[in-house]
Amino acid sequence: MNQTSDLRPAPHALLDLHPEVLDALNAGRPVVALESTIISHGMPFPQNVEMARGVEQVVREHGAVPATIAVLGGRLKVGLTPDELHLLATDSNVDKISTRDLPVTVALGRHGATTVASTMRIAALAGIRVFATGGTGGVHRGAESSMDVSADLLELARTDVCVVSAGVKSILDIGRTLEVLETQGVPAITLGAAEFPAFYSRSSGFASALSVATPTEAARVLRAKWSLGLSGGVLLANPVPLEAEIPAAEITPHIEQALRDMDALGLTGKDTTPYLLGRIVEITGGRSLETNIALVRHNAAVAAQVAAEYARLN
Ligand code: PSU
Ligand code: MN
Repeated sequence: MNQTSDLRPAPHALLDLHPEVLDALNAGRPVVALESTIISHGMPFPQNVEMARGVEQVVREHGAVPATIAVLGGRLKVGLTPDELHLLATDSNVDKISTRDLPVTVALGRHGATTVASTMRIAALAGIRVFATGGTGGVHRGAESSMDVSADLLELARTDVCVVSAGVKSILDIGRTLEVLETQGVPAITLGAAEFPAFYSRSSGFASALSVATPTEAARVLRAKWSLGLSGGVLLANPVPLEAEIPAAEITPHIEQALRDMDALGLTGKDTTPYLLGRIVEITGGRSLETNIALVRHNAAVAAQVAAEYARLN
C-alpha cells in the first residue's frame, strides 16, 4: 500500500462520501469507520440509535471524524445523516449484509446494514484504515459440522483495515477463531492485557499471542504491516472496561441458555448472531445491552486515537 491510497479516497461511482468525511480524507485527517449491522440487527430501538449517535460523538471527542457505513438504495454510504441513522435503526426493510450480499443489495437498489466484513470493504474503498465495532464474528460453536465461519475472518485476511473490537463473544468458539486468524496471517493483538478478551468479559481463558500497550503502538503496527507489503487487516482487541464487564462466570450460563434456545428454534446462518445477542439481552434483563454499549464506546475512543496516531505517522 502506498501513501497516496491513504490520503486520497477512491472516487468510486457507487460511493457517497459525506462531505465532512471527504474533507478529512483529502486533508489526511483521522477518520474512523463504524458499522451498521450493530444498529439494525444488533440492538433494540431506541438504544440502537442512541448508541449510534453517541459513538459518533465519542469519535469526535477523541479527535477523529466518524464515518458510519451502510448501503441505502443501493448506494454505498460513508458517513450518514441523522435521518439515515434513524432509518437504519427503525426500518424493517434493512437487510443484514455481509460481503457476499453487497453486489445484490447494490444491483437491486436495496437498503443494507453492513457487517464487519462488508463495512471493511467499503471503508477500504473510501481509503479509511481504522474501524470501530462491538464484537467481530468468528468461528461458530459446532462449526466443525456446520462450517459456519463468519465472513469477518476472511475479510480480515484480505482487506487493509484495522478493526477495533472487544474481542470475540463466547457465543462463538474463541479458540478456533484465533486459530483461523493465525492461519490467515491476521495479527490479533490485545490492547493493554495479556489475555484475549471475550466481549462481555475481559477474560476468555485464551492467552493473547500478541499485545500492545497503547494506541500509539497499535498505529505503529499498522504502519509496519502495510509498509512491509503484508496486506490484510489487523484485529485490535480492546477489553471491555472493568466497571462495565459481566464476568465470564456470570455470563457463561446465560450464553449456554441462549444457544440452547436457538437450537430449539432451529436457527442457522446469518440469523444466529442477531438472535443470540437479543436473547442474551432478554435473559440478563438488559444488562448485556449496557455492557455492549459501553464496550462499543470504548472501542470508538481507542479507534479514534489509533487513527489520529496513524495519520500523524503518514
Ligand atoms: N457482534 C456483536 N454485535 C453485532 C455483531 C457482532 O457484538 O452486531 C454483528 C457484526 O456486524 C458482525 C456480524 O460482523 O454480527 C457477524 O455476523 P455473522 O456471525 O453472521 O458473520
Ligand atoms: Mn455465519
